[in-house]
Amino acid sequence: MKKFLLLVVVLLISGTMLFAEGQADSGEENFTITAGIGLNDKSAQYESLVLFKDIVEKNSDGRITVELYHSSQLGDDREMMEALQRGEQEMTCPSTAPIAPFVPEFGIFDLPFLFPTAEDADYVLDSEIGQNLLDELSDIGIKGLVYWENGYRNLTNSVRAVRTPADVKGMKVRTMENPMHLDAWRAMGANPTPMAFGELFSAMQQGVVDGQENPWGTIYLQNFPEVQGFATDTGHVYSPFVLMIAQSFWDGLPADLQDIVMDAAVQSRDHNRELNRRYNAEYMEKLKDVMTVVELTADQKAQFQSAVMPVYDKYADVIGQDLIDAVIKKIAER
Ligand code: TK8
Repeated sequence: MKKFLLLVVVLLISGTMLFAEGQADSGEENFTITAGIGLNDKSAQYESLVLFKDIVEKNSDGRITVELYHSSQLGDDREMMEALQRGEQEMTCPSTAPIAPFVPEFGIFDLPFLFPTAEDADYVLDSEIGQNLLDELSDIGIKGLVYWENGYRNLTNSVRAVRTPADVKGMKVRTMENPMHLDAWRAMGANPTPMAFGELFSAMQQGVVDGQENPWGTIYLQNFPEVQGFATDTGHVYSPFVLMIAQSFWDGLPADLQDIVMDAAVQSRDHNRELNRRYNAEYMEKLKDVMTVVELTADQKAQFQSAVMPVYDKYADVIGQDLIDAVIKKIAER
C-alpha cells in the first residue's frame, strides 16, 4: 500500500511540473496596452479604437488587454507621443501636424490644399510613400502602424461670417502646434496661436481665441457651436491621424501578437475612414441648424488657396522638395 501511495505522489508531482513547463513554452505572457487619444468618446476616432480593442483582445485570447482613454485624459498629442518614447504609455493616435516637430517630413500633410480628395489621401498614405514616413518614426522610438482619418479642416469663429481671406484679418485663430499652420494663417492676415487641443474649448469660451479649424465631426461632437457662431468650409488641409505604438513595447511582443495588433490596426483603419467620412458629412448638415455655415464658391476658395501658397515655398526645404514632388506625382497617377 505504501509503495502505491508513493507512486501516486511521484506521478502527481511530475505531472504538475510537465504542465507548468508546457505553459512557459507556449509564451503565455500577458500584455496591457494603454491607449490615449485627444478626441472624446463620441468621435469616430474613439469608436475605431474600441473596434481595435475588441479585435486585439478576441484574437489574442485575452493575452493582450487594451485600456482606452479619451478627451486628452492622458495628455495632448505631443505629451502622449513623448510618453510612448519614455515607455510610459503604449499607444496613441495624434494628428500628423504635432508629429512634424519630431519628424519634419510629416509636415507634408500640413501643406494647404495638397489632397484634392480623401481618396487621393488614402492612395498616398497607403502607398510606399506613406509607409516610408511611418518607418521614420522608429528613429524616435515609435512604431507607426497605419493612418486613420481626421479629415478636411474647416474654420469656425465667434466674430463674423468668413467668405474671403480678408474676413480673417486680425482674427485670433488657434492652430495645432506646428509652424506651417501658423504661417498659413498669417499669410491670410489672421493672428494665429498654437495650442494643445485639450485647452481649445475653454480658450474659445473665454475669448482667448476667436476661432479654430477642425473637421466637421470634431466641431459638432466637441460642442464647439456652444462657443462659435460661424463656420466656413475652407477645407484648407487634409489631416491624417497616425495610429502608433511604443517601439520598445512592440519589440517586446511575440511575433504572433505583433501580427494580431497589425491586423487589428488595418481592420480598424478601414472602419475608421468609412465612419469618419459619414460623420463629417452628417455633422456638417447638423451644424447648419446651430451655426452660420458659409459654403465657399469656387472663386472664394481659390482666393484662400492663392493666399496660402507661399507656405509651399517656405517649407519645401524643411519637408524636402523630392517628397513634395513624389506626393504630387502619386496623386496625378490616380
Ligand atoms: C486630437 C487632435 C485634433 C486635431 C487638433 O488629439 O489638435 O486640432 O485636429 O483632432 O489631434
